Amino acid sequence: MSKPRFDVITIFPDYLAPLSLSLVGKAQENELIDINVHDLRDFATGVHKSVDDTPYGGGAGMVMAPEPWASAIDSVAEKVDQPHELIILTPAGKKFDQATAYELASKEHLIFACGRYEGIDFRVTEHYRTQSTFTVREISIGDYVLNGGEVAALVILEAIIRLIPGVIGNPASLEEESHSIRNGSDQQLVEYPSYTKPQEWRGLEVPAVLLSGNHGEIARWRTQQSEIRTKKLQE
Ligand code: 6GU
Repeated sequence: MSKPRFDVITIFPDYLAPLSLSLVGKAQENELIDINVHDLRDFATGVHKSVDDTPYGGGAGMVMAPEPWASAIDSVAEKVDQPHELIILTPAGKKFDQATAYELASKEHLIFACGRYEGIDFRVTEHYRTQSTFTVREISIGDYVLNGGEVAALVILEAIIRLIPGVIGNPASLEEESHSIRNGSDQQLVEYPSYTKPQEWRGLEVPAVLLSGNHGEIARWRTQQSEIRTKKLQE
């Protein structure tokens, strides 16, 4: 198995600069993953290198034209002899979650299409859904509107890449996380509160049970706290 490849297509490649930082940056340096960012405008034709046009049917804003997208997507697909997951970022997509992160972390080639304006001509989704070497997903990161898919691509890439074997130094932390997630969709627990030194800070004490050395009691307390926090979020 070769290393997973991620291609991001955008009209603002600089927006993806944080991918060279921190854990994701290190994963690239260590050649655990391969990330490539592409400027959609390089695939536009015509003197103005235009990538958008007015919407059929009328309405405000502009729609991204299909051909520059297809040129860009075909060009990155050509480089990989594996099935391609085409991820179209749109607030109209399916909400991204940890289960999707796990699923995508096992794929060899992900292509992120960062839409701007009023989105990408829907025929791009329709076309690639007919291509046997592609799986197309429309994904949103939450119920709010961003100016484009770039920040969403960063979010999703970070969530996926940290799950790839070797990327995180201490896999025990992933192991702990996965327990709370595997509890099932109706009982997904959030993390318990964490404390470090000093034992007393601005008049606040670390809960005594965490200093007890009783691992059974500590585990029970943490589960309890996770349940309390999870319940509070549902109010
Ligand atoms: Cl993926 N794109 C945009 N433009 N807005 C969003 C989003 C994506 N996810 C949530 N809001």
